Amino acid sequence: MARHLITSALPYINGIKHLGNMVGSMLPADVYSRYLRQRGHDVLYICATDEHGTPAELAAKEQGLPVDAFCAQAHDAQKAIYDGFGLAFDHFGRSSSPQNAELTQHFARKLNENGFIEERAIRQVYSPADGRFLPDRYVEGTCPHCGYDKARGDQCENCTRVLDPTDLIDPRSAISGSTELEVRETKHLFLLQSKLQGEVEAWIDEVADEWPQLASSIARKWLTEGLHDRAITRDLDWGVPVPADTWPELAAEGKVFYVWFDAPIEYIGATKEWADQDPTGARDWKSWWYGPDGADDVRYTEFMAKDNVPFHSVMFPATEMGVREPWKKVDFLKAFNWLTYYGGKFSTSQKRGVFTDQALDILPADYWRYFLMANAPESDDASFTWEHFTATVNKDLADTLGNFVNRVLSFSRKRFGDDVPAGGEAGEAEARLGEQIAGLLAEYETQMEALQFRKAASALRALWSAGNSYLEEKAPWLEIKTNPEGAAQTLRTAMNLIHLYSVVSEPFVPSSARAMRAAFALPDDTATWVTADEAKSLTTVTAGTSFTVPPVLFAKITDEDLETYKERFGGEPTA
Ligand code: B3M
Ligand code: ZN
Repeated sequence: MARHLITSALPYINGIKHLGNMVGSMLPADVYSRYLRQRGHDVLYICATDEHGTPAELAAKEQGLPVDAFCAQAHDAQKAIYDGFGLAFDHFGRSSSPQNAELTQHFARKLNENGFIEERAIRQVYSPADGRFLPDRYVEGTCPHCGYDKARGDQCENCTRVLDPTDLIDPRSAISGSTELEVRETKHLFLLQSKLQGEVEAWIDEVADEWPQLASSIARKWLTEGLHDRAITRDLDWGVPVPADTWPELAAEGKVFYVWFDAPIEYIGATKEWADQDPTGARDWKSWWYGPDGADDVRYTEFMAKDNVPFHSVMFPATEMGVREPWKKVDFLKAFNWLTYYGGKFSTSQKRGVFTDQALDILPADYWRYFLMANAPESDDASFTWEHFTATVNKDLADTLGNFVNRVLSFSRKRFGDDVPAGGEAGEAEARLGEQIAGLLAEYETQMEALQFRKAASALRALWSAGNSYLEEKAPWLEIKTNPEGAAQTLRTAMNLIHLYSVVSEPFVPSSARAMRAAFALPDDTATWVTADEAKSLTTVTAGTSFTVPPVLFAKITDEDLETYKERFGGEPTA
């Protein structure tokens, strides 16, 4: 048993996330956490809403709400959706928490003491029309690298390059649209990342070889380009205030930390929120993050889409190193490419694609969870189409898994009653099946441990298919006419497969797995993984165990449904 700390990139507070956000961060983290918990590990899965910065201020403004009220409401709305998706966080926090403010200020003070922070006067975009500085997303314009004309001041959504508002061509205010912008001088804190370049490089050489190539190559590219000193404060109303004990002048001017400075610290902040919430005081947040050698016995895995990799692989570790305290750094960074909508961009700002709230309105979470993970954009971008979604749900979930469960249980009930029938001895077909199942289970475990979700999903699908092939081979509906004992034995074996599926499918389709499991009157042992021997012998569910036939697990998506979805969401990207 090991201790696993798991975090997924913190979803911005500014709006409901789409399926592309879900598959690139929270969902795989949940699948992995569930798997590890079932294997008996001590798992802590932490996430939170990322609430500071210009995205929050702009979204609140659009809704005519004070930013704190907006964030509180938006946090609850996101949390409800994630509950609907079955995301089993140990804690889903808020980066605007006092815990995070305290830790962020602590980090900044320590970095300052260690000579990694410097006050610098810089030239910033100022809008006389708005009467304020325009940091980050408050400026929009054309990307100097790729020419995208809706690039934001902090990052170009199109080419993912990190930008400074003064880099933009034809800049305009995101508040008023004013193009009469000036550049004025103002003081900010800079994190001297350049001084930490060597240390980060040495650390990357130590850890990143194990990471997916997507993650390690982005980290190395950033280091090759050189770590630049970065402004870590902003002129905003909403954020973690610069502590007055250390920087009285900047604090008096109302400067706050930049959202990308406090957001990763919230992984720690949220862990402290989790501990503070426990009335018994038994939760030791520090043991997950801090120790003589940085919580050495904890394995820390992060999940995120590729645009977040620079911040997690290079910048946050640099911050942690500069603090000169033994904070836990990421051990394994799982990064994802993009999920596209018919080959085009899912876009929050342009409301294109399928959003997580809409998805749950249409179908239960398990349909989405399975489809998304089976097609996760791991080695390359992957495309969502309604046609592909429909075909996958109908074939894998309805025909292969759901139908197997229903066919076996209802047939057995009809012929042998409400208890698992005994039948005769297992024969050669069962021996072959057992070998096959044990082999596929081992393959599934290997892929899960390697965080290869597509491959894990295909191993799971192969496990489901093996049951169908066995059933076709033994054909108990024919066998029963000549050899009722044999048919009973076939059905008992098939019911053992259902039980095995209910355990091993849990990470991907947790509520359906629970329904399958609940068909049998057995003590609740879903958390206990299947051993290789159990997979081989398929005798866990014994004769005489009573069972019920659950309602249809997965309904097929009809041609009419498909047409309706395409009409509602658009069947192809609008350029
Ligand atoms: N909120 C960006 C994003 O959602 C950002 C992640 C923060 S992780 C510390 O893509
Ligand atoms: Zn660009």
